[in-house]
Order: sequence, then structure tokens, then C-alpha cells
Amino acid sequence: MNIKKIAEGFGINSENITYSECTTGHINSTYFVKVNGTDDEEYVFQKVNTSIFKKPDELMSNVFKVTEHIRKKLAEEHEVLSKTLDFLKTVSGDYGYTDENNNYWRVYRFVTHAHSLNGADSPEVFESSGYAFGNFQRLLSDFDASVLFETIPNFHNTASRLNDFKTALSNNFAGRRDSIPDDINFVLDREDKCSFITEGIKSGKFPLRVTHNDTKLNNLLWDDATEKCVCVIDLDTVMPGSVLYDFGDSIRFGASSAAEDETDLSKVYVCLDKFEAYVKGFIAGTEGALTKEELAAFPMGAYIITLETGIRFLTDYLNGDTYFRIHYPSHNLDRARNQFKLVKSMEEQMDEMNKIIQKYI
Ligand code: GN1
Ligand code: MG
Repeated sequence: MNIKKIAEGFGINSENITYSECTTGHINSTYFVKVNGTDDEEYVFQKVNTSIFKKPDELMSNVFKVTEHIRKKLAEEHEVLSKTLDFLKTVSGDYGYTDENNNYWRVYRFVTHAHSLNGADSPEVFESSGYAFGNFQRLLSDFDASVLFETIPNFHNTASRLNDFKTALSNNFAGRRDSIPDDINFVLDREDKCSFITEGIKSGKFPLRVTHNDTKLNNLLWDDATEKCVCVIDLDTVMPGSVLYDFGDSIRFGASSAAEDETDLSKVYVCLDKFEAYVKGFIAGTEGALTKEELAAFPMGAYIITLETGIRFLTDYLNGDTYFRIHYPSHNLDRARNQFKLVKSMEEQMDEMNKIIQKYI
């Protein structure tokens, strides 16, 4: 990787730059870049994973449009989110820079005096994250979905994820199928749950909205001084979708008692106080934009995206780890088992989650 050349591609002074890698994302490769000797020149360089995002220019066209829309709205309103990602174009006016190895790079200004969180220490923090994602949903409620490209077709289509899983089972590319019968059966036993959201969209029960689709807690930035949530990041999967997935993915990640790859499964369950805090924040952030049917289905949204994410990790394990970045050989299997434990916990606590939701409808 020639970081100087990439910098020059974006018109950034490359003489005195240093960089470090960010290791948390599962898809793109991310580097923090500093132009030394200046006060405010800090950037994030990202190598877009083009085996996953096959048309990076279409992806970046989405990202530019969405950030412009949000910037405009934030300027009009006094908003809880005060910042939005600011992407640079290349010196030739392109969205991305293609290096000599045919890698596609994009660059945005580092959001200074802010940090991300991998876990919410308190229900209050998690409630604020709900408010921020709910608010993000509201900011995009008047965005024209027809200008967006579908960056990953069928991204949150749980029924189609189940089909991919079955294909992986029959291919058995990595030869791992016969060693994990219990995990496979866990999925097959829940087949009938997979089309709940997609069928609801088809029948018109759940409206199609412009959604974020990757609402993990660590896709938010918090101001260092005020500890307020100031920016939503990772806009790669902003596409038409169901708010149930956006609500649910936050619960999957942030209301779990443990990290996504915790292997001591006795430590993995859904925290109801965090669930309630998020419900409160998210509904407040959307400012009444959601239908009763959507709200009532929030617990199912959390359940289904957790099942879906587990299915995706297990599919990747069966395929030989070609999608998610792993840090050791059984990482995807451990992630899948972790998600399935959370699914079980949600099954056990479904009544409580439904009761909580009823308080807010
Ligand atoms: C991926 O790259 P990252 O960590 O933001 C994935 C999400 C998964 C998530 C699981 C484009 O997100 O869908 O929920 O890992 N993103 C893509 O942690 O597949
Ligand atoms: Mg991300």
C-alpha cells in the first residue's frame, strides 16, 4: 500500500504523513492518516472491499448524496447530530482513487474530538444511541430513494440469506459441514421465521423506507467533551429497507450482554433494561414517523436480524471464510454460536420484550 500516492490522489500534502490501522470493521480496510505539522488535517482512508461492494463508484454516489442531504438538513434544523461525514473527491474529481493494484480508495475528514463505543456502559448511553439512529431515520424520511443504487442486493433479506446458507451447506466448500450438526439444525429449526419481515414488506404491512442497515453501536461517534452522540458513520449500506432491521441490529449488538464474538456463552443474553432504553430513544428520535405495526414488530425485528447475522456468520464459515474478516480460524463459527445464544435468549424473553413495546405504542 502506497499511502503517499493515495494521499496525492486526493490532493493531500503527502510529505509528512503517518498512519495507523483500525481493526474493528469486518469488511473494508480502514486507516487513520495524519498530516503532521498541521492542526486539523486528519483523514480516514478506506480501501473499499470490492469483492463485496462490486460497484464502488455507485456506492460512493450513494454516500455523497446521503451526506449532502443530511448536511443540508442539519443546517436547516438544530439537530442532535451536529456532524456528518465529509468525503473528498480526487484531484480529477472522482469519488474514489484506484491504485496500481486496482484497489479502490476513498477518503473522508476524520471527525475530531469524537470517539466510538463498542459497548454501552449504561442504559442512558444506549438510549442516546437509539435517539441518534431514530433521528437518522427521520432525517432520511424525505430522501428520494429512487436515486440510490442497491449496493448489496438482498442485503437484509433473511429469506434469501437462508437460501445462501442452504447453498453453502450443499456445496460444503470448506469441508466443515459434518462437524457442526447442532449449529446447522439450529438454523433449520427456525426456517419459518426467516420470511417474517420480507413477507410483511411484500404484503404492505411494513413500509419500505430509506434505512441505514448497519446500526451497530460502533457506527456512531460521540463527542469527547459532552459525551453526546454527534455523527452516524458507515453509510455503505444506506438503501431502501425495513426499519425493523435498523432497530433490531442495534439491539443485537448493543443490548447483548457481551461482545459479538464472546465464546463463553453463559455470558451472552439480551439485557432488557438496554432494550427498553433503546426503544425509548429510538421512538423519540423518529418523532412519530413509524406505524403501529412497525412498533409492535420491534421485538421480532431484533430476533430476526440476530438470527440472520448468525446465519451469515455460519454461511461464511461453511464457505471457508471468504466474506467477514476473521482473526483466527473458527472466528466465524464462534460468532455464529454467539448470535444463536442471543436468539435463544430473545426467544425466552419475547413476552417481556413485547410487554415493554406495548408501553410505548
Ligand atoms: C459487517 O463492517 P462492519 O463491521 O461495519 C457487515 C454487517 C454485519 C456486521 C457484523 C457490509 O459490518 O452487515 O452486521 O459486520 N457489513 C456488511 O458485525 O456486510
Ligand atoms: Mg461498520
